[in-house]
Amino acid sequence: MAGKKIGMTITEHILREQRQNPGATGAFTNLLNELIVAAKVINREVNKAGLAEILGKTGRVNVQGEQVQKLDDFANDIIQQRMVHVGELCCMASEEDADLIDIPPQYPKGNYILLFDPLDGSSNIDVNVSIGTIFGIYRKQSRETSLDLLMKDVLQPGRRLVAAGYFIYGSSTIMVYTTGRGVHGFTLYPSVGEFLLSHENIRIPDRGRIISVNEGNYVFWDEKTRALIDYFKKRDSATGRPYTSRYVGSLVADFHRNLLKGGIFMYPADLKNPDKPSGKLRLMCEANPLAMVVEQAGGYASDGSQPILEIQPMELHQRVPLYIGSKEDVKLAEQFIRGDRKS
Ligand code: AFP
Repeated sequence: MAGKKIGMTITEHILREQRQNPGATGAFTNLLNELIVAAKVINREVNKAGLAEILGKTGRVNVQGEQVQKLDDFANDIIQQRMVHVGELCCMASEEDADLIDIPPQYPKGNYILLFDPLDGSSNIDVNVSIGTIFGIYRKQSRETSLDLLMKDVLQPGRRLVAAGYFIYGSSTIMVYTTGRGVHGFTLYPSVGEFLLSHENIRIPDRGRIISVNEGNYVFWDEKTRALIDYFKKRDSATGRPYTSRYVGSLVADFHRNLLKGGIFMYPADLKNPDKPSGKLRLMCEANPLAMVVEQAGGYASDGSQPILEIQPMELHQRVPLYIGSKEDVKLAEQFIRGDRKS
């Protein structure tokens, strides 16, 4: 039959990946499939956000001290509802919940742990900027079953993630994921209701021309961070500077653009709280999953001094500075932040 060849479905792709792993039981495939269903439901709600009474704030403040939007709540609920009965998880953690989320006793438990940010960039919901869902999956290391004792299994460095990815609800809806064998992107065809392979084996350029950073924080940065940003803005034809600036304030959207085009996203530590300089983004639910994706695509992620994936998490909602994207750009950022380079 003539015409454009239609890409394979995400389900076929996950099964194909599973066949590469002789020890696979199908548990992981079940888990990802259920997550995809949750994302399709979230996508449906996001698409009608302008019409329904789901815009705006709930009036509650989440564990991070941020206003909870109605769609955040919805996305958080849907993921939990779909994932509790899948039988492959021992617990979950959401950016919106202070504690670990247990699997109720009526459902079977499994050996995987799901961490997620249900609706990243949610302050952009009301203004039609792309938002997304980020996820990371670990395998349980211990034999513990009680929630109180599972925290050690959850606080694993990102290097131990067995899968990670995100859904971006934008001009089209795309799922990008990795199980440690490259990064692949699938676009949701609404008429078919399936994610079809659209971006096979994504590779991020070693160097980009884009910086993505909230420069409104300039006054809160230390000298090293300012010198880094100033460097990217200086004119130098040999290194292709100045870089162009792109920042919408949705990590998934800013990350996805740079993954495809090359560039660096930065959320440096700042001194908004002078006693405790810190980044804004969360290690477990945001930085680690995207760090796995970017490394699998040939890029790099750092907190300014070490690879994000090597950080031993100390708490569930730990925040980190984040430099992520094209490898050479992120390595250069490390040189500035470590103080090895000043201009
Ligand atoms: P919201 O989910 O509250 O919109 O936060 C989004 C986010 O965590 C991340 O997606 C953005 O990259 C970052 O915060 C933007 O933060 P600033 O508004 O401080 O630039």
